[in-house]
Amino acid sequence: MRLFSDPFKTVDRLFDEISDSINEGVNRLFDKEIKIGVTGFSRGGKTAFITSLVNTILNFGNEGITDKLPRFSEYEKSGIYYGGIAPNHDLSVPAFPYHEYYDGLVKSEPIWPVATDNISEIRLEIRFRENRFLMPGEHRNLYIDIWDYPGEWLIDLVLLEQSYEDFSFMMHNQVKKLSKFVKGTEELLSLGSKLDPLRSPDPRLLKESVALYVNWLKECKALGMSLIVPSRQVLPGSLAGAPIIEFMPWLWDIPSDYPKDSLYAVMKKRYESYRKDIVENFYETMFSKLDRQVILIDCFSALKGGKEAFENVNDTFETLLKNFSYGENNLLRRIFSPKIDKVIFAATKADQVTYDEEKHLLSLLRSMVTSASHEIRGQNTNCQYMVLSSIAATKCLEINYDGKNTQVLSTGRDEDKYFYPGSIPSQWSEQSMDDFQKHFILRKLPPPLIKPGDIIPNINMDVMLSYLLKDKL
Ligand SMILES: Nc1nc2c(ncn2[C@@H]2O[C@H](COP(=O)(O)OP(=O)(O)O)[C@@H](O)[C@H]2O)c(=O)[nH]1
Ligand SMILES: [Mg+2]
Repeated sequence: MRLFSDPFKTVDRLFDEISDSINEGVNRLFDKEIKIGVTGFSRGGKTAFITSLVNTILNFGNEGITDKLPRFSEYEKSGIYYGGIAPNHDLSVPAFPYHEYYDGLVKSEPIWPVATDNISEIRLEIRFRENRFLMPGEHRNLYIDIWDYPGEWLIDLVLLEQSYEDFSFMMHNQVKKLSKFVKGTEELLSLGSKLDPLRSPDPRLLKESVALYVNWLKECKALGMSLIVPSRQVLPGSLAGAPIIEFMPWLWDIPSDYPKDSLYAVMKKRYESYRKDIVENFYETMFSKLDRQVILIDCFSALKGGKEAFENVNDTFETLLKNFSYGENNLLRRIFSPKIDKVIFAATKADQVTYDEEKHLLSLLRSMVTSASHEIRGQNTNCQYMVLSSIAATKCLEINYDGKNTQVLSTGRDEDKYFYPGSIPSQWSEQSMDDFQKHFILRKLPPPLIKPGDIIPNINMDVMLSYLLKDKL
């Protein structure tokens, strides 16, 4: 059409235009996209990780960046020259508030990114030059989608496979096991004498009962337990006040038969809606399209818990890993067929130990993961283990102590010149947990002091970038 409506256009120009647009189409065809899931228990460091990863990528193309990424050799090899934030794919999902978090970190009194209470997404764009056999030198884009969500929600994975009766049975055992440690357990159990599973529910009593259960969950959470389900009762996001989260496990004798609108039937129905509409839906959105999975584990807080927390962490971890792993029998694979081809386990907050302790942290991480999951054990090829600090709050220094060179940490603040936190066990066991509790000083560290515009200090973010991106560049 344009040929005839534009008499001045030469055939040559037309030809150029057509070949440009073919090239553009081909380029687009060669643009790559990668979806990265960042997973971990609550407070494990997901938001900090995403903030720091985004920060590093935004610094792509800036002078001096290569010195900061010595082990991300693909950066230079693939000719990366730009990194930026691209518009989100899904306009209905809140955008990850990167700038807010970064601005908080570069204040004179810096603050850690605030705890996440809802889902958010960020899409990043990396520009580089193609150096493979097809069109060398051609400009390419790699898009990276990353999702953040409250770690608490992850625990709901446990429910994917469970009927209301399974869920009730699991929580019944849990309540019994923890009865001596968790405040409010007696009161919760004695509810049974007031509730008639076969009668239609009294709305006020139902509300009060659920509130007791939710309080019990909150007590468990405060004690460092991780099996806090249903998670949205503790952290509802947009579901606050909705009937879909107003239910509890049946902790008493389970009736074999019950009328359709009885209390028992109502609880069961709400549980099932929760499992289907909230849990399944969440995992479908989060996991079905992921290419890579980063699993962040805060070994320090796991070691800090008591004996009950040890078992609880192990139980929950096992269930979670079962679902994350990509063996034949994997539930998620069956339901949502995820295409995850790489899993990276990272022990976070590695800035809390001296450099020479990092190898222990790595071995501890391995032992935690492999003791929890047989499938992972047999699947070493696509699994990476590493230690990481997304936002390093300390620097490791070497001082002369009693005539010996000794590594210590410093926060760079005047009031504490340096400190030695202790040694970390290299195996995950109850004994090592005991030792850790006796001998390790786990401080709550303030964020590092960063000048506005500076890159966020970290440990091993370049290694992470290489694992995540090298085969896509
Ligand atoms: N020392 C240190 N602390 C960290 C690091 N990353 C996270 N934290 C701490 O862990 C807390 C929870 O991190 P966050 O990213 O919000 O965890 P999330 O709940 O998994 O998103 C932060 O507020 C920090 O106190 C790190 O690299 N080093
Ligand atoms: Mg978070």
